Amino acid sequence: MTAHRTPRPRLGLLAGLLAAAAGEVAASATRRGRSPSSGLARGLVDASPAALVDGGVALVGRADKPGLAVLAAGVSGLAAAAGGALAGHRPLLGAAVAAAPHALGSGLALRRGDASARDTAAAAVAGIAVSAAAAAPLRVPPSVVPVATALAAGAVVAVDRTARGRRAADLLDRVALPAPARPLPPLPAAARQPGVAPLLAGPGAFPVIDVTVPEPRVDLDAWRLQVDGAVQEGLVLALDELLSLPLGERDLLLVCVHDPVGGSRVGCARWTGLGLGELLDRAGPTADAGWVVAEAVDGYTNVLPLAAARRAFLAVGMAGRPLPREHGSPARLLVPGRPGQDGNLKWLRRLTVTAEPPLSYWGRRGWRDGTYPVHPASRIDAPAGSSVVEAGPTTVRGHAWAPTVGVDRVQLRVDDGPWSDATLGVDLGPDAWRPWSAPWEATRGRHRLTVRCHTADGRWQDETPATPFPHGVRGLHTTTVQVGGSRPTAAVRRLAGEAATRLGWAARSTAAWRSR
Ligand SMILES: Nc1nc2c(c(=O)[nH]1)N[C@H]1C(S)=C(S)[C@@H](COP(=O)(O)O)O[C@H]1N2
Ligand SMILES: [Mo]
Repeated sequence: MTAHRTPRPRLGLLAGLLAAAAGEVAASATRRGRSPSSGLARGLVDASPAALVDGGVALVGRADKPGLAVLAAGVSGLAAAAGGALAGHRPLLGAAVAAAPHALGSGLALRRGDASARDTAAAAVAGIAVSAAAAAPLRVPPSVVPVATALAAGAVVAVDRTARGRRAADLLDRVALPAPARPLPPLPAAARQPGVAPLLAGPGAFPVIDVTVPEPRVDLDAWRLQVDGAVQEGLVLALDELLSLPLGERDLLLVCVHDPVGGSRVGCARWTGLGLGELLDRAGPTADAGWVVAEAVDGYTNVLPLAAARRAFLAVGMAGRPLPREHGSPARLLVPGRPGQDGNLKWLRRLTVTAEPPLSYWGRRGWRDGTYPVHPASRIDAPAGSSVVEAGPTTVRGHAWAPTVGVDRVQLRVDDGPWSDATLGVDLGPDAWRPWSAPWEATRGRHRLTVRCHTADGRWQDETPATPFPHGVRGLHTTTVQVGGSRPTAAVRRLAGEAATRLGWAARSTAAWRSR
């Protein structure tokens, strides 16, 4: 190897990352293409044992989707690095190894049938062509590597943002969401609280969680909602037919099963749509019907007992606009009291009524559908954990929830002091969350704030900590606040505390599967 030559594996790594970028850019430029990386990302999720998913999410939190994208790009990079190393002796084999993740990724991307084969093939060709450069005898000065990597990353982000903006506008212009026949009253102005998550969030302020990165781009003209199986009369509804049914509004909380105590994988929104019961009644389930299987465009499935499905909401709008793509356009399900993954299916395309329950997407991976409800929970939003506040009178605020029954009382405790009642805010019904606030006379030093809630059917929130698997997250939210004192010290403490909490949570979340 000559002194100025960049080693082949390193060049290969660069070619692999550039190839992943080329696949992304090409997929974004087409109407309904999926990139090889997105196929790999979904393949990784599908192939991972549920315990690993739980551990990974506990560790990276809301960075799970970007993390997955980086992981997929990393696979392309490593394969191309290996291809580059091989290419010295076996150029063809080297090129094939470098290109393999792109071919595999696009195969995986097409498996779900939510992307166009032609557009996806175009993205695959772009990825394969660039990755094959890993095997070419190129001389590249070392300084090119960081520059090319930065440019490629910039291109992906820029193309992704413009394409997203364009398609979001497309969707909002194309779908005219009719005014609901039964609207809810507007929110009182007092509902906005400083330092607290919005009572009703719009897109952008609502978490996006799913196994499909990036979310499917559904062809709205071709889309149909099919209702079939054990029904008197099967239904096939086009989007305009669905939108012409009498629509209502519901304020519903959505909680991910992986939301840790005090976490942010939860949101509450005003949804437009209709009760799923109304739709099922139109089809008329037969006498032996016991279950409803919901199937999404991305191959995701949920299985609900007929009674639970009747209580579900079929949403076509969010915050007064058509449902955004990332939240399940054009139609999704929301099931109060069940965590996101167990019924709140996005990109719905088919409902099949059956006598016996098949296994759902997560049911096949060891989760037992319907056995891990959303437990009553409460969260302190302000002051934020590990923050520094001034001594004197201050207000502690947050949200509490107990979907399907509602919260009727919230209490706050400072250090090991007595529990004292908080004031409850706007009541949006039992399936939404309830804001609360409590005065606190903050004295200098470090203090622990703990919150708990009481349900309208007479239960205190469960204090015993529990992991997502098998029966859902429980435990009280405690935050530590520094009154007076230095901000940098608090920031370091926060980082260290956060890292320790995540590691512990990941270890316990994974371990919960071992004792199954
Ligand atoms: N089709 C489909 N629906 C899905 C998922 C998915 O991967 N595919 N993920 C579920 C999970 S795990 C959660 S937490 C919620 C999140 O909904 P949101 O992205 O609107 O917050 O969607 C659920 N519905
Ligand atoms: Mo989730």
